[in-house]
Amino acid sequence: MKIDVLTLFPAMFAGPLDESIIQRARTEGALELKVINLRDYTHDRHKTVDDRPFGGGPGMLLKPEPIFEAVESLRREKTRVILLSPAGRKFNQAIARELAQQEHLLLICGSYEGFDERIREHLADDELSIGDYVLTNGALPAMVIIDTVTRLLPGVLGDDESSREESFSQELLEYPHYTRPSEFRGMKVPEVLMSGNHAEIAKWRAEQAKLRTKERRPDLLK
Ligand code: 9D3
Repeated sequence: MKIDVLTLFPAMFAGPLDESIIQRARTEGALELKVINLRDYTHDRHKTVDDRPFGGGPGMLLKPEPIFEAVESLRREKTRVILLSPAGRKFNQAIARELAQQEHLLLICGSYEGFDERIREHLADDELSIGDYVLTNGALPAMVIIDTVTRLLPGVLGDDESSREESFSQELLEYPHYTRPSEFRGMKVPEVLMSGNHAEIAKWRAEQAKLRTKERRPDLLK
């Protein structure tokens, strides 16, 4: 998969995507990532990307020209253009699975300034938020989406993790897990897990998962 990211803060992307599974996906060719500075698509001396809202009011807006030029230059036959903004639909694992099927994603990061509405209307195929909290810009959301989608690409996870992923459907939280030692600083591992009784263990785990979900994420039970 190819992912292009259009951002005012390209330096933010150095680091998080250069480690671990994502870096391996990049060196092995599963992910071809390019981070592009929106200011590269301005033509004036000051590299202006924003302007004041018609009708007045506080703040500035990302102006259409640099973003239209960037998208027209970067988009190909099968590109999914995605705007990142707090007003988008909320990103989740189902959306990640759908994005992982695409050939080419073009992520456009918002900034505190918001977009001229014509960008939304005429360029974007989709608009995503990563949750109900206010960030300073869309760079972290872009990295969250890139990370989530990349681990779903063919060959990126090992077979073990991949089959766990396929059966996962965010229906319940996980039950508690323990490893050795069986007693650590007086804290004991639940007896049932050492019993060797696999039916009892399965029953205990199912109960724990249900309890934990009811306590922490009742929304998942409805
Ligand atoms: C004053 C109204 N604000 C909307 C809540 C304006 C505004 C705040 C912060 C506009 C953009 C931003 C920067 N955030 C993003 O671009 C963003 C974001 C987020 O803040 N939270 C969750 N997901 C996302 S995706 C992009």
